[in-house]
Amino acid sequence: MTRMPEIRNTTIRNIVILTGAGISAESGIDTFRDAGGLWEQHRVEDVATPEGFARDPELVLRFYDMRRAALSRVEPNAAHRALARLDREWEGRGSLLIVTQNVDDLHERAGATGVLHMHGELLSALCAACDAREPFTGAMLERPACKACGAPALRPDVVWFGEMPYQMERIYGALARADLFVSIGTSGAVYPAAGFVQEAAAHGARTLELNLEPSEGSHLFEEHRHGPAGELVPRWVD
Ligand code: BV8
Repeated sequence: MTRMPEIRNTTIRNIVILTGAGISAESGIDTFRDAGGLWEQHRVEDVATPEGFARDPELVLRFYDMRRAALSRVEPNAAHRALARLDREWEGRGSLLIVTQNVDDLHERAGATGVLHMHGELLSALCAACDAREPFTGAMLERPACKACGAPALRPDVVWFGEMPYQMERIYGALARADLFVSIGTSGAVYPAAGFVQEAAAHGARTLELNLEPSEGSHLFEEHRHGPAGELVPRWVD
């Protein structure tokens, strides 16, 4: 195993880290891909699209209620914890932004701060009537009332296919300033996240992919290491 690219005694100041389902796999959370794009016998496009929600809201609410409930049964793994260590250490050195495609809270529970959930979060609710967002840990199938407007119109605060991911301006600003872009545990199958490596490289950033196997975008990275995130990420960070 060749040494991981150094990050400390270098000119690297600004780091953007993109994480995907693969970083949570060793915590026991199914990846999109391992389920073959099927979650609980449903095509993800049926349960993760506005059309799917309009067609069968109960099916979608139950799908997310089940995933939300599962969160309390899993723990962050060594990869989440290593990124949290790097997050704390980097405070004095420059900027470090963790952009996650994941809707779980494992980065936060490992101690990372300022995590940007570009596809939303299981533990947040969005009111389809008034657009207010509120922390949410229960079940939406029971049609709880929106705290802001009282309507029984809460939906999962996640970005479905065809919907605009959150904080894209902030992400592109960070990619433009990045000296290093690291992608961890993502298949590079979903846009706009899959295009971030090109955005960062176009602005002169070095690029590194840490993934179980070569992703669809591996050829776009300057360096890659393949293996479980729980082993690769601590080795890269420490
Ligand atoms: C947008 C939240 C524009 C919900 C998710 C045609 C029609 C409509 C849209 C499109 C279209 N063609 C393209 C698009 C765009 C579309 C898209 O990219 N589609 C794909 C299918 C082609 N994208 C969108 O729609 C996005 N929005 O484009 O908006 C717009 C513009 C203006 C105005 C309005 C809108 C929104 C996409 C977000 C969808 N929501 N999630 C939920 O989670 O339930 S996507 C969801 O799947 C995840 O968030 C994640 O992004 C994606 C899964 O990807 P990964 O995280 O990479 O997971 P995956 O399983 O694929 O891979 C896991 C990897 O880990 C593998 O490589 C594996 O090898 C590795 N691994 C496994 N174990 C380990 C490991 N690695 C390390 N260690 C291990 N142990």
